[in-house]
Amino acid sequence: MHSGREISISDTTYRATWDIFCTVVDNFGDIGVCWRLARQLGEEHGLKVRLWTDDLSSFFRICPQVNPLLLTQTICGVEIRQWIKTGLNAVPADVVIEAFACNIPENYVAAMAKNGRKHAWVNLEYLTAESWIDSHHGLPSPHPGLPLVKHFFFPGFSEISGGLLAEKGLVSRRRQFQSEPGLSGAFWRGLGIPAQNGKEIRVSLFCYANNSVPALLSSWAGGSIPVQCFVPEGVAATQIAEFFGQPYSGAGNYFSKNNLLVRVLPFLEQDAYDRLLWACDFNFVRGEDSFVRAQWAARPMAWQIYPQREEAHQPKLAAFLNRYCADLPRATAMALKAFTDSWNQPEEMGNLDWNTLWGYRSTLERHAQQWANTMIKKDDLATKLVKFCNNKLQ
Ligand code: TRH
Repeated sequence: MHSGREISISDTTYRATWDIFCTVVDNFGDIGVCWRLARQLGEEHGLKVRLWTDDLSSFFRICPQVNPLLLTQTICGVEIRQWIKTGLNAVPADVVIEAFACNIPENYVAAMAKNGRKHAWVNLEYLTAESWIDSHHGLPSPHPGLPLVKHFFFPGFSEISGGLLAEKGLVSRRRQFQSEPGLSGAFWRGLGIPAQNGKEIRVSLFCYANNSVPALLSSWAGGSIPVQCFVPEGVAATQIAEFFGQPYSGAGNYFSKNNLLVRVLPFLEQDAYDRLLWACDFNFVRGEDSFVRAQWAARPMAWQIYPQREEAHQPKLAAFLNRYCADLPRATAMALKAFTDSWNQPEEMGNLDWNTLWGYRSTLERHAQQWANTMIKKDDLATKLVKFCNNKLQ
């Protein structure tokens, strides 16, 4: 069923059009979130979506169907437009999403004001678990000189906030994958990796430059349980090479020491990365999008938050840990908080305690499932955004 806004113009039924603008600041999270949202709006809400981005090369890394040389292309029903900052000449859509305050071109804004149609104009903010967003979600920001109002939309974990991105059927697909060994076996085979044996732990490691990586690798190498660690190409490369004292040349490399085997994977397409998260026993994730996907994977995880100047990220990290740990037994909560805090220290303090954390494995596993089950019951971000924008178009 389509929930896009329908407007009757004479005899024809007109469905609202959407433009999503995305500047890639760095890394993959900006385009990762926008691509997920654009697909979902088209596939589940039947909306006509254009996704404008200034970095098709980053987009190509998470979606190999993208041709970075094309100005316009359509993938999964989404029209993808290369956003060349000098002079964007397009008829504005009914709904305009400015992702992460990326500032849409002035002539586009002027065209919105001039064309006499109603527009819903939204700044889609970064996700945070902080409670102040509840009172800021949906607030208007009138344009200083034009008859236009932009609104703030805050993704979040509370009912009042803008919610989390989660496409329909995600949890059932994940459950099926995790309950049928044939599916994970086929996934690993596709990567050229044997299926998991009962004794080992499999861990994915997606992080920023992190001085605690050697301490983590040391714990695994010296531990009593065999660990296979999967690292995307380019991530923690220096620390891995230094730890093993071997040159690092990218995907396909593997390194071993005692009970540890580290494999460097090619950067996977977004849906395949989901399956990696589903298939691993523990996931290290970062930023915004992998962080959310690890929660939907319903496996224990550690988050490295995107570091900001003057430690501005610390309250965001604490807010999430407080929410996530609220229903955990005290000792497990303390272990997870201590581990995550160490993992997010800019300097290696020597106190990253994997063994203590993993001692709570079964509690963490149960909790990860309960958390995903609770979160998925809330309305998802795309559904909330469609309702919000349809309201503004009335
Ligand atoms: O790449 P990131 O560090 O992106 C960050 C954050 O979004 C941060 O908040 C933002 O300010 C900054 O970018 C500019 O981490 P994130 O958010 O997890 O995004 C990674 C994306 O890459 C996500 O969509 C998953 C995808 N991905 C793949 O598709 N394949 C892979 O192999 C891996 C490792 C990731």
